[in-house]
Amino acid sequence: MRRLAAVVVFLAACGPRPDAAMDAAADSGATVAAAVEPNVVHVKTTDFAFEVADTIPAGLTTFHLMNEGPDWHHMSLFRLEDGHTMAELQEAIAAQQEPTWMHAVGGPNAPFAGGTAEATMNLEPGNYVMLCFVPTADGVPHIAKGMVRPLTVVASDAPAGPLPEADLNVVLSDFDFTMSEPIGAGEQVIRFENTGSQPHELWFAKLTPGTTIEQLMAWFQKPEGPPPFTESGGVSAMEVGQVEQITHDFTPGDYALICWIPDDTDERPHFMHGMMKQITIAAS
Ligand SMILES: [Cu+2]
Repeated sequence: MRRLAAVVVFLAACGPRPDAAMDAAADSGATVAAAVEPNVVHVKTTDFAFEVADTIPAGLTTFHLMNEGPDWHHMSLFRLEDGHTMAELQEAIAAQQEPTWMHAVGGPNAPFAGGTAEATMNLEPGNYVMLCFVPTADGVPHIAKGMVRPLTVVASDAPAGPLPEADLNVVLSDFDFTMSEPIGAGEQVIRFENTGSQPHELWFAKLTPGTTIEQLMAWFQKPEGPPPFTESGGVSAMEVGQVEQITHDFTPGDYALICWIPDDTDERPHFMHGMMKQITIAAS
């Protein structure tokens, strides 16, 4: 958290900047005006399990996902309203229902095996569940392989707080990714907001040189040979109104940005509605 440390030092040296702090607090939905150090929660993913604490404190939280693979895995976190439980959710999933009491709050999206991904958000107390929707090569989502894990968030004195300062903002909408400025090379803090009418995610993949996003999608249709990308990450499904950010160290090159979430109306993944984009990250 080098960047947050820098912000804290800046605030200590210069005194509080009420306007900036209030803006940030308004963005995150929090009311605390001072910079808060996020609580870091480590999540290890394997084929096919999450390893993570059972109970964590509420407040500003960074999920640091380490994917030990060999498959790709993400942590897609859902808050279960009004004390609903994972057992109830599993019954609903078995009945192919999506309960109105589950809320997609995001989380780190799938890095390569051996890679990491990090997402920071404010968590309120309650029951949560982490799921992995990534499919196996034969199309079975990892939730059906056991990647369903409860997480209890308990009230604590650890304050919610403004998200650390971001380098750029990305708006997720129906059906686009809109960047406030181009993503730069090096460590970037990217703030995401969903202004659409249904949940969206951003999964990015660094394309091997000469590969296009169309070729990447063709490979996913028929995965023959090595994957045509070399690193990946992003933010998992976020529902409307959710705000959070990721930190990633980008190397220059061509990247694909994709939303895989099935549409509320026709169930076709959002990339088929146009939610895919190829971008170039230039050397700085
Ligand atoms: Cu989407």
